[in-house]
Amino acid sequence: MQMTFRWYGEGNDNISLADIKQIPGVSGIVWALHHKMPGEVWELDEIAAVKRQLDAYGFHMDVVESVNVHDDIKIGLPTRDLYIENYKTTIRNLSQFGVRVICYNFMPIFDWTRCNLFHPVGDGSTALFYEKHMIQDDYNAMAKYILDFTEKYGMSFPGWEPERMAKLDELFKAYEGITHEKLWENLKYFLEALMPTCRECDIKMAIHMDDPPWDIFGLPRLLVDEESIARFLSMVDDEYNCLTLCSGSLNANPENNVAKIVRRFCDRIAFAHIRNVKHFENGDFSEASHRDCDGDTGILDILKAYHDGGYKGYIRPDHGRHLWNEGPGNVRPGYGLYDRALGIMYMLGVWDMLDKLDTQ
Ligand code: DNO
Repeated sequence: MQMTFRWYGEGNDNISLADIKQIPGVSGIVWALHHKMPGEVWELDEIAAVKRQLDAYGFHMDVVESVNVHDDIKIGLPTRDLYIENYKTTIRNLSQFGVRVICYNFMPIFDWTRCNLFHPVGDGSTALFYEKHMIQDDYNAMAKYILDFTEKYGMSFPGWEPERMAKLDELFKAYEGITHEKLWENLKYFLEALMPTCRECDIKMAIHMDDPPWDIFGLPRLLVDEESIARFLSMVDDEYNCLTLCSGSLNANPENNVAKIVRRFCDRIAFAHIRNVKHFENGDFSEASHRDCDGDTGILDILKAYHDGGYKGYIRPDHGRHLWNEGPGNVRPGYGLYDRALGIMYMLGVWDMLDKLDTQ
């Protein structure tokens, strides 16, 4: 297992590489060119600039999160071929800098969806929160909440690009008629087109789980449980077609036993996101510290499953709480420094002990 940390880039993240360097065990930065719109080619000089920054601290840049997929590819429009060609060019460009894994998602219109970005956890900290009744028919209230926040604090979130969000009604219209089956077909088309380039460049495509793992606002979502993951992997049965197995996304549905899913698909997981979720009876959920007993996701069982599987891939703490004066304006929701650093220490503690037990 190789521990990594997500960083949004210079001028785009309050956390510095110097801060991250002080967290034990982190070998690489999970990065992206956040100014790029889905469909645009990532140019060599832009990638080189990030490499120079990471090199200065001895971090590798093996994992990119995300190269976002253009809506025309998800909808299956004739223009998709042009965007697929751009995606291949980006893969080739990334391979020149040693990138090994590209995390992406195939969710229509919205990436992760929440109604409260700073919900009190009860101990003075805050965390991302999902209120089930808010995410039903009308997307406008939820989108307005997120967009007002990004505008007020001058930060944009990947997957929530203001340029795309300004055309929400148009986007919803464009997705009319895109059923689950159609979306599966379009995903297959996309991946089959990319696989030869991935092989040539030795880069794995690692799809992120849908968050939350159910349809929202009438939009289909595909990567939602064990069965759909099995379908995805056999649909394009290629060692370069892999998973970003996100424990928190899957376990937003308490029926999903993440440790069992890890055991079954371990050899196709290229990137592990570890996040803990606490469920409420009415279907709401809150994100929680990485400590097993603070949530319901089964962090210990999940880490044990990776360890038993001999997992050699990349791992990162996913969303953490906001602690010690982290709040709106000085932290990216879910991506503070402290709770993710604590999460890393928790995970490494468990992992080191499992290693030790193996040698006794
Ligand atoms: C949430 C993240 C996701 C992820 C994308 C990948 O914080 O894990 O937004 O980066 O879905 O494309």
